[in-house]
Amino acid sequence: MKLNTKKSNTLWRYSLKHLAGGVNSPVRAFNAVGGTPLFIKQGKGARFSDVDGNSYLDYVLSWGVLIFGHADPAIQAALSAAVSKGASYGAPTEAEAALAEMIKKALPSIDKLRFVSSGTEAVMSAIRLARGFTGRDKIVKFTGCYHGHADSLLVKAGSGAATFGSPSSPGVPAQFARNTISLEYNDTNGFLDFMARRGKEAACVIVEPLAANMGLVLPEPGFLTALRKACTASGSLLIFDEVITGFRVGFSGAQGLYGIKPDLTTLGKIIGGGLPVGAYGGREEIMRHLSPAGRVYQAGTLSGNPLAMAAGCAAIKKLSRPGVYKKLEASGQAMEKGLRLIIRKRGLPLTLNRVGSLFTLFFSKGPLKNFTDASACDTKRYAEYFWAMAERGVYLPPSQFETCFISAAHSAADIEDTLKAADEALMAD
Ligand code: KE4
Repeated sequence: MKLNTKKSNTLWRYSLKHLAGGVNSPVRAFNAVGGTPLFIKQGKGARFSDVDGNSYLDYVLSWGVLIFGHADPAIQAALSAAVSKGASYGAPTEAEAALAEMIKKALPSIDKLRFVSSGTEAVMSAIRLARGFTGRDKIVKFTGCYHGHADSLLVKAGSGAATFGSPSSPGVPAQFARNTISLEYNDTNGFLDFMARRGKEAACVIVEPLAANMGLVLPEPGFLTALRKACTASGSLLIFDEVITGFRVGFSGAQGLYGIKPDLTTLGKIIGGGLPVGAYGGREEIMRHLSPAGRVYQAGTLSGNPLAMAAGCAAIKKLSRPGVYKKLEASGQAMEKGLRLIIRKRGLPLTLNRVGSLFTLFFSKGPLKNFTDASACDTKRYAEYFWAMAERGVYLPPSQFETCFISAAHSAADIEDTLKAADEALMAD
C-alpha cells in the first residue's frame, strides 16, 4: 500500500525554499532512491515516525550513531542533567577528560586524543597531524572508502593507480588532489607495489578497516596486516577511520576485532550519543605535535561540548556493560540467517555482507570486494526495494552504498517483522 506522505511533501517544498538542495546532508535528499524524503517527527527505541504518522523500524539510526536506538533513557537523563547547567563554556570541563579516559581504556592504541565536532573534522585534523609529524605531503586512501568531506579526501583514483588523484568534487584544487593517491580496497599486491615504490612519500595511509560506505565490504585476509607492515616499513602513519566501526563492531572497534594497532584512530557517531562529535587520537609521540603542546594547529569553538560529552559518557558507559555486543551479534545473526533463507528460497541474485550489527543486502550476485564490484549493483532494483520496505514500515538507508545498522533496542520480534517485510518486498523479483 502506498505511503501517505502528504505532510512530508509539503515540508519538502518548504525546505527546498530555504535549504541548499532542501537538506543539510546530500544523502538525505533521497536522490538515490527517488521520491520525496520522509520528514521524521520523533523516535523511541528501534522505531521512529514521520510527520504523516507512518511508523518505521529504523535501520539507519542516524547513520550508525544510535546504538541504543532513539531517545535512550540513560542518554536522555545524562543530557537533561547537563543542559540544566548550561550548553557550552568554551573552557575545559571534567567530562571531556572523563570521556577521553573511557575511550582510551577501550582503544589501547590511543595515548592521547582530541575531541572535535564531526567525523570530517576528526579526519581532516588527523591528516594534518600526520603531515606535520612526518613532514610529508602525500596521503593514500582507498576508492569507495568515505572519510568525510575534507578537500584532501574528495579525490577519486587517478587514471592509473600510480598516478595521483583527481578531484571528485568541484572546488577541490587539482594541486590538493595530486597529493592524494586512491588505490583499490583489498588489492593487497597493488598496495604493496605502490608502497615499495613510493611509500616514503606518504604521510599516512587512511582506511576504513571495515568499509561501510560502498555498502559493507569486508577486508580480505591479510589486507590490513599488509597496510600495517608497509606503513611501519615506510615511516607512514596508519590511520584507522573508525567513525562507523568505533564501538560498533565491538568495544575495541575494528582494531580490536582484527588485531591491528593503527598509529592514529578517528572516531565519531556513537561516542557523542547523538550529539555532534568527532575525535582523533594515537601515540603520545604523535599527539604531542598538536597545538598547544606542538606546532600542528587545530581548534574548535564547540570541541568537547559538555552536552556531547555527557551523552557520549552515558553511551560508552552503557556499552561497557556485559552482554550488549552479544545481543547485537545475536540480532545480526538472526537477520543474516533470515535474509540468506529468502535469497536461497527465491534464487535471488543478491549478496549479503554482515559483521556484527552492520549489514548490507547488495543487489548483485557478488562477491563484493571493492568499489568496482559495488558499482555493478542494480541500484534501480535497490530503490524499488527501499520503497517496498518503507511501505511495510521498515526504513533502510536511501542508497545501496550505505550500510544498515541494528540497535540494542531492536527486539527479536522486530527482526522477524523486518524479515517478513523483506520476504514480501523481494517477492516481486
Ligand atoms: P561526519 O563528518 O559526517 O560526522 O563523518 C564523516 C565520516 C567519516 N568517516 C566515515 C567512515 C564515515 O562514514 C563518515 C560519515 N558517514 C556518513 C554515512 N556513511 C554520514 C552520513 C551523511 O553524510 O549524511
